[in-house]
Amino acid sequence: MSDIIVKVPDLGGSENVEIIEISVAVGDSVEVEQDLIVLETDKATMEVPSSHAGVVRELLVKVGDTVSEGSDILALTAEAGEAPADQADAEPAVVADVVEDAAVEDAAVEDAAVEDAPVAQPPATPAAAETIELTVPDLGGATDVDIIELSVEPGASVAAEDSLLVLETDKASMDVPAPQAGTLVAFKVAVGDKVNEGDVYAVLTTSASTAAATPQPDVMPQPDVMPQPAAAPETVAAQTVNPEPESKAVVGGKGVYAGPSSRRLARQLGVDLTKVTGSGVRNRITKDDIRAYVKDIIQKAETGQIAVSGTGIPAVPEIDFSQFGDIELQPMSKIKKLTAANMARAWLNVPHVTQFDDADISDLDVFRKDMKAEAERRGVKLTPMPFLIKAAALALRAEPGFNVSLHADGEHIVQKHYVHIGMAVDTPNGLMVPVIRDADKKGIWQLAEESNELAAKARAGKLKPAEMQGGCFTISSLGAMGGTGFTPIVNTPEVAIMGVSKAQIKPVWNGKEFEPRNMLPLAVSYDHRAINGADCGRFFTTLVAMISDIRRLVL
Ligand code: CAO
Repeated sequence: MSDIIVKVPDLGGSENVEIIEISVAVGDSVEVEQDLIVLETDKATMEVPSSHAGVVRELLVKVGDTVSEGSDILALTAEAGEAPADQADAEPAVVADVVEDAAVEDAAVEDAAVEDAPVAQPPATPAAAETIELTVPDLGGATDVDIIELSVEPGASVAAEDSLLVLETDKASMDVPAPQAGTLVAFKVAVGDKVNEGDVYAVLTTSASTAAATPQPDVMPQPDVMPQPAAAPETVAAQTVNPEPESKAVVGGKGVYAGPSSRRLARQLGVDLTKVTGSGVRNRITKDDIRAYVKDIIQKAETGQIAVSGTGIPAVPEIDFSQFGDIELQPMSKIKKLTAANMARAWLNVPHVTQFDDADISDLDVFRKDMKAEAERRGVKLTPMPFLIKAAALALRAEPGFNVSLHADGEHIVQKHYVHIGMAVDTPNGLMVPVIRDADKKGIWQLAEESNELAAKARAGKLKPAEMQGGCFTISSLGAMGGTGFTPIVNTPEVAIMGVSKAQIKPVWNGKEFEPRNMLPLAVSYDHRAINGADCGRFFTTLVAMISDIRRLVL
């Protein structure tokens, strides 16, 4: 293991070049060729890769610093056996100053040459508007360079120096600018093609107004007059310097401002860079910007804020509500976001059916009120809820077809031999569903106590994850609030849920006359993939019978 100070290599004559991005952090392992920093002049962005493998021990520069050839970049603890070719004998091991390895030099020359390459073709000055073929200018020896972007549409008017295409090598992307103003007739190449110097890439009709000055060759450019020859090997310090080209480079077409590695990442992830907001210097798009963009899309897809492609469901269009009046944006709590995602998932995946029935809770209510004093002594509130929990648990035992989940393999049903009942609780943070375990084995007092406690914990935001897991069936009661009925959404992976509305005194025919009875409206929604209507009919009748005659709860 040895220490290496990696220095800024030959910048092709540029000095005091600004650092706009630091691509590594202290402690990072870097490989040979991995980008360390990004430099930028007003014409080009250059990535300076590492000449050695190792671990970053110290950064010696920061974003905004200006550097020249020989400036220290960082200290690297080189991997065992790793030493710069020219450092093998040097003590202490420092500086990736001069790399004498021939292969490395070759690579440097090629990269440097390509960076230099696409420069404005010499101004064309025909006597009148004419149609000319545009050819790829001197690429400084680089061959088979990828076209990554066509920057204008055929038919578009372009000014001299407007970017027409973007080329990219491993190390740099660069614009090929229009040699003069005109109308782009057609491209002769497509994104993904590889081009070499002299290849015809487009046809342009020149503007008559720019045609006056000097005679114009039919075919552009004049390779002999291309500026910026490749950096001579002996001037190249580290293997992959990107000396400043004279023409515009890297910024890319269509207003996108991103370096080669960011463009590469965007292509790998299928990201349209025109949609990414750059946070770098002068709004340059960094790799972190692309990652943040992708993360945001994923989060929005998971929370149902945008349609996931492939569902065929068109997204709800985004609306600027401020056009209608005053608004404010309030952040959604984590629970609300999770609920939104869970509800959207259940709504989209589960074929719901909802059945309705009324339970006669006249006797239950009389009994419950008789027990009020004792409930107070015990310190619990005795509402219809524990009776409903007990009745649902026993109905699940009686109709085990309701106590299932669908297996993810699509080939099996998971039959549960335990009965845990979830209870939806409205809290300031959103809807939560604590679970009462083994509800079939517990008495009414215990269920009242536990449901009181869990509801209080939910409202206080003190539920533990384990207290919200493992439910077989959920009860969602809006009874205290009112309403005559609602259709609850199944709390997947459960296959059924019961919605409870407000009990009301209703006239019920007893065979001889109408009798005023306290009727509780109930609704059971179920997943029709797991449960059929007849199954629900049996389950529901059993449950309603138990609620209507609570003596059955002790049988
Ligand atoms: N009909 C008439 N009165 C009812 C009733 C019903 N169905 N259910 C409860 N009540 C009465 C209670 O008896 C109590 O009155 P008393 O004090 O006079 O006895 C009063 O309403 C308040 O009850 P409560 O709400 O405090 O207690 P609960 O056990 O009925 O409910 C809980 C507890 C946690 C389920 C409830 O507070 C809650 O948060 N419900 C919201 C659930 C929800 O938002 N679901 C989502 C719907 S969309 O899926």
